[in-house]
Order: sequence, then C-alpha cells, then structure tokens
Amino acid sequence: MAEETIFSKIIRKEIPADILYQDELVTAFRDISPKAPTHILIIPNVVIPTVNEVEAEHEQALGRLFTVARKLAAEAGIAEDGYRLMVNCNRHGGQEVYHIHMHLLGGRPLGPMLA
Ligand code: D5M
Repeated sequence: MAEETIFSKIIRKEIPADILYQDELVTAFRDISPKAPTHILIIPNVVIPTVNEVEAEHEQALGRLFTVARKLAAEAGIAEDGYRLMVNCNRHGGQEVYHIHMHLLGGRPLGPMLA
C-alpha cells in the first residue's frame, strides 16, 4: 500500500477543500495556490504516488481524469479558449504531493510550456 498524503484526507473530507466533483474513482478540487484563474486538481481516489507507479489496473481511474477535466473545463467556460492539463513526476518534474494529480489550468494565456 502506498503512503497516504494530504490528498487522501481531502478525498475522505477529513480536511476542507473546494471539491467540484467526486465519484467512485476520482475527486476534483480547487488548487490551494492557484497559478491561473482556473486551477483545479483532479486525482484518482486510489493512492498512486507518481506516474512511475502506474499499472494497467489504474487505467479506468486515470482515463476518468480526462473526462472529468473536459467536463470541468466546460463548466468553467474555458473550453473554447483552451487550457493546460499537466502531471508532474518526481523532483525534476516539480512534484510536491506524492499522490498523482492532473492540474487543469486556464482562464488566461499560459504561454510556452517550458520556462
Ligand atoms: O502540485 C501540488 C499542488 O497541490 C500545488 O499546486 C498545491 C496543491 N495543494 C497542496 N495542498 C493542497 C490542499 N490542501 N488543497 C488544495 N491544493 C493543495 P505538484 O504537481 O505536486 O507540484
């Protein structure tokens, strides 16, 4: 069993978060430190620390990150202008929380991906 992070507490609603969507596979909530007008994190309910630990059994939950991203982007009104989906992995990828999460960023031009 992978070690839990603060995101497991958010999934179980043990600490406050602005949860926008939750089902049996995934949870989406607003990033506490938004880098764009829309900044949402979409995570599997099961703990997968990084992309390096992804297995075939996770495909359903990880696929759902995209369908929920599409739905939330539409609800936020950013679908037409566009947005960025981002998953960081480990230190060089800039990962801070070791529970896989997809960032949904939009609401302003985000510029080139790599600084
Ligand atoms: O991104 C980790 C992201 O997680 C970062 O943008 C802040 C966000 N974060 C951390 N704690 C919380 C809580 N409690 N609520 C909401 N958002 C949170 P990374 O890709 O790992 O750098």
